[in-house]
Amino acid sequence: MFWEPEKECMDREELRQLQLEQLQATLSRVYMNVPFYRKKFDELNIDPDEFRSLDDLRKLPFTTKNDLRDNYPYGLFAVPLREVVRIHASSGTTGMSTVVGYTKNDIKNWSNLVARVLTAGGVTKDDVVQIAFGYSLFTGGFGLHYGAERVGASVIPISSGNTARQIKIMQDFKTTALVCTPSYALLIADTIQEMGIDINALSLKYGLFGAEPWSEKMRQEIQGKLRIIATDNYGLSEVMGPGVAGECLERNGLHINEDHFLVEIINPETLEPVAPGEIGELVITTLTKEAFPVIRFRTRDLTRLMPEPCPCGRKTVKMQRVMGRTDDMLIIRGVNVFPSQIENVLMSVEGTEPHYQIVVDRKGALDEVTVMVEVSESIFFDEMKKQHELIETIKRRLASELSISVQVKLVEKKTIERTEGKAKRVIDNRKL
Ligand code: DLL
Repeated sequence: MFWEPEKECMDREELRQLQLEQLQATLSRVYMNVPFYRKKFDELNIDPDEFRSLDDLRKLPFTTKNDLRDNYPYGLFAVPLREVVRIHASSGTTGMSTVVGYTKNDIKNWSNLVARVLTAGGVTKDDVVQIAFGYSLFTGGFGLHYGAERVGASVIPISSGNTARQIKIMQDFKTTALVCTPSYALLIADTIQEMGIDINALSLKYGLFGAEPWSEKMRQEIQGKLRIIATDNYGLSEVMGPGVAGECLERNGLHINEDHFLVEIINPETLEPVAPGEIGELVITTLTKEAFPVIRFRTRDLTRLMPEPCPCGRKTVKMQRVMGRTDDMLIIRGVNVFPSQIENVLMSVEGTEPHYQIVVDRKGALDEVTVMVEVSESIFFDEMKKQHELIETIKRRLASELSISVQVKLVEKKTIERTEGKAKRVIDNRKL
């Protein structure tokens, strides 16, 4: 177990004071060492030495992914490269990747924070943890690895891919905790079933999943198929990687490691804070990072804060599971649609599988959405009537959830591409 009650259960007022002091130090550091921030602060007449209250946070400039790209590769580092012991990068879907660095101390903090998340999700030193995230420039593999070692668990650094081998290792090494994306967990679960392996013969107890959005229904599905407790954990490379926030066994919101990250929720259009408890874009300021501090980083992730006390005893504020990214949001005939809404509907319909893809086309001036969804039994393909009924049910439920009508296409099992990392849910063929 890795549990830091003096931080995780800290009195709120004390925490605010700690955050303020750490923020002051971070602001001075970036002002001195990062020309990008110095220029921005000077333009806005911000003197880091005059920063007196967390309420002044709103005066600080935002940082975006584009700022990282513009300063590729090392422009935003706040220490000389000789102090950097690790470099990661995120490829992104378009353009140049963003590069982040860690000092020795950053790695120590990172390991501790991931260890907290793993502990919250049930992992102890008695566990055998199989890490099926890629070990690469992606922060998932190494991030979870160091955290699991910090907990004292026995770590299997298998990396992602080769599903049959994952399962063999799981059987032979008696894996008790699986760490990967939720979509890969589902692929592993389905493969176990297909191979005719009795799930009760495995030793799995916990699943710690993250790096992509997933729904409550998907959690139920994975928990049922793998007979585990599945928790959600969140992070992003620009801020650190995994370890920013994670669910405890209550499975009702992700505790944010607030002694290292200061969070705000803003309206992505007005850039003003939303009312407490409302959904908006998560903005994060790092409080302890040395090599790569970020000030008010706009994550593009949509969530809301849940200030209500948690029975687990942690006092850190929780965030609701990320419902999607502002840049994943589809605007279909003027209506905002998130893939997670579609996922929720599909998973509540009997006879469908949790594998789907959303295809968007533009026919003339009109957007057309086709939801491709796999069906459980190939029998359906012989029974036109049943097939038709299922399509109508899905269409009706989607229309009432999304307030727009969409096309639905049933496809046979395994038609939709499986992934070993982050799933690709949307294919947007519109040239917007
Ligand atoms: O995905 C870091 C990570 C690795 C987190 C392993 C958890 C586990 P990036 O590749 O930079 O970093 O992608 C970050 O992924 O802004 C979110 O949009 C999305 N994301 C990450 N975790 C979750 C989650 C890692 N639990 C981007 N739920 C973030 C929903 C998530 N989305």
